[in-house]
Amino acid sequence: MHLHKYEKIWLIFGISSLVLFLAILAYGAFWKGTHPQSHAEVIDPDNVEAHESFQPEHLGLNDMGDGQYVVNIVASAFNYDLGKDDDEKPVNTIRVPKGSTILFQVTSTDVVHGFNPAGTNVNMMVEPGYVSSYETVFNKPGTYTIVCNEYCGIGHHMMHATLEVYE
Ligand SMILES: [Cu+2]
Repeated sequence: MHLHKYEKIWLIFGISSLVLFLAILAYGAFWKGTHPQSHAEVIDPDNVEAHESFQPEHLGLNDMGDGQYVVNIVASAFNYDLGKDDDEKPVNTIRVPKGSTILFQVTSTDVVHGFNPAGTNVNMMVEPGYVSSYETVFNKPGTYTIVCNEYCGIGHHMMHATLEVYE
């Protein structure tokens, strides 16, 4: 079979690109540990309190000691439930010292919400029926606004909370 010179070049280019991209994918997967979320935790969206983390007394900031924190949040239109303070007022701001490790655990009771402390590498979809979790270290002091970045309805723009990282 005769192949035109340009066709050969094009085939070589195509096949090499394929091999290159597969190699990059393999490098990411086997050496860099990039992988799809595989530890999905399910939850009954109509009864999130059946899950220990989402019982009212465990909502919001939980200090586990040694600079480790767990933040449990129930998202619903159009609010992040971070529990209540000593005066029974809803908490909207959480404060942690610089260098803290925070494990966020978020679930939804109604529709899909987003969870993104703006300016950080935390950006999760929060789906009813699942627990979205992500652990990260906050080394940069500042005030981070946690925003819902999945349109969830008429009050979507009002859905926010605040994370303060202090020195
Ligand atoms: Cu929203």
